[in-house]
Amino acid sequence: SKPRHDYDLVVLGGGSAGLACAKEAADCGARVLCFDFVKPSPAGTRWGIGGTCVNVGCIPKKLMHQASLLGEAVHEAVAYGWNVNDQDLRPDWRKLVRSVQNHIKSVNWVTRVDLRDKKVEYVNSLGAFLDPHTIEYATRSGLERRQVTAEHVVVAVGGRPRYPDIPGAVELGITSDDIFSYEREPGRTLVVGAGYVGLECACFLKGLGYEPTVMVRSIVLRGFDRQMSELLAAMMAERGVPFLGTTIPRSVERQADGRLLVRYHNTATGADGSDVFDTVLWAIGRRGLVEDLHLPAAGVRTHGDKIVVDAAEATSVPHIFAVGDIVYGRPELTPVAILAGRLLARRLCVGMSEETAIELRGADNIEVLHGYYKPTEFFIPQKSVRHCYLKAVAEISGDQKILGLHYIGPVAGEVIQGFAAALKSGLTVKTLLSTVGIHPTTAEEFTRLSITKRSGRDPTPAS
Ligand code: NA7
Repeated sequence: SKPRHDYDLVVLGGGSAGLACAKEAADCGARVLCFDFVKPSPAGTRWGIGGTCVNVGCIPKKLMHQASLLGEAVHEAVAYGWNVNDQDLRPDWRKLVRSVQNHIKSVNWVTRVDLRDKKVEYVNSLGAFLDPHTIEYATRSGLERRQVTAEHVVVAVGGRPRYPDIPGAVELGITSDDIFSYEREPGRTLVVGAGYVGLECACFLKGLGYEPTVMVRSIVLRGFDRQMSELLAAMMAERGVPFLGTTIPRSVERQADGRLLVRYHNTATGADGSDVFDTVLWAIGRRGLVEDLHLPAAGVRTHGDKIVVDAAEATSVPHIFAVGDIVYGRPELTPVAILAGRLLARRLCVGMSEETAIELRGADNIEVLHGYYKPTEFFIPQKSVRHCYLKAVAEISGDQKILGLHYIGPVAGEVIQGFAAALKSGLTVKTLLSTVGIHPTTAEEFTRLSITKRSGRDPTPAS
């Protein structure tokens, strides 16, 4: 018999969540159509299929992070005996951007081939609901509107950066949507927002030799372990990233010389101030892209800019589902694919923060083991022991089940990913301390943690 609908499944959004869903459904034999469309950012940036992670998130961020680490390594190489003649090392920003963009283009290409192989149809257009089973979209030329019907719909349109509601913000500022393909060298950059996106951008800009300043409205890295967050901010400040604390931006104006004058206000002191930057980067959070979907036509319930779903990802309309960043109330632990977006979170911590553990279990019931550590590779370039810190938050009784592990130090993502599996398997302090360390790594220091916070002993090593 003829199917009632054109497709078994229409997926709106070709990012990590949408693509995973579309491909899986096609593997199961469903007839699948996936819409993916990127509205240009206010600065005019556009990109291809793959969503935030591939195009303007995790992937380019990791590449720029690597570029900045390499710059740091060249400086350290001198201490290790390399003759690096040009002491005034500067990156070729345009070449870096080109390399990063070429990689992204290749991923876009592979994604399209993969969809074709898996028989997922792909339409590069913005799909919107006409009714609960009908999606309407404009053809490539934009001249014609077409409709398709679907048995099931999955909404996976993700989000885009927010802009503050102040003069000049949209016209003169950029966001993480733009920085990875930015034509011009960023130069002196004001990063507004101290979430992980802001801090990551500030870190790689600093490593590449630009001068970022971070504007913090309240605290850095809200929601993360406080001690780790403050330590990270102190480390960044020590490495030359200034923080403008308890400050909000008021306006951005272009000066006659082309640079940007930013006026701001310190909410604690009441003082007004201003400074001049080459680039202003907003990293003040992200919003869900519900507005173009015509959700009321389908009857899908929303909460602000996000979609409300039940435990099975179903929206208020049973045959319409939502996954990824567009889902309300589950920012951190939506599908596994989205976890990739939390690189910094994973670089720093797995499990509970010390605050959460105290709140849930009571201060008397938890033990915190911690220590600074000087990895072997820190000695020759004389890097500070302050740049490597480990902390385990555990139950105080029995074998001391570990509730959270926190780490700041080299290759933190790799270290913490390994321990994440151990934590999921019910790691205890007893097991951790009886684990043989792989020498000489920094991760092995977790097997040697011996100082409790409760003891008040200095966690700094003697040498
Ligand atoms: P976050 O983690 O939401 O952080 C936003 C930061 O920007 C945070 O430090 C905020 O300070 C600050 N903020 C928010 N609004 C303003 C305004 N209007 N002015 C100045 N500063 C502001 O967002 P990210 O951009 O890091 O992106 C992470 C998201 O990506 C995450 O939510 C996931 O959904 C995916 P606050 O602490 O609120 O005072």
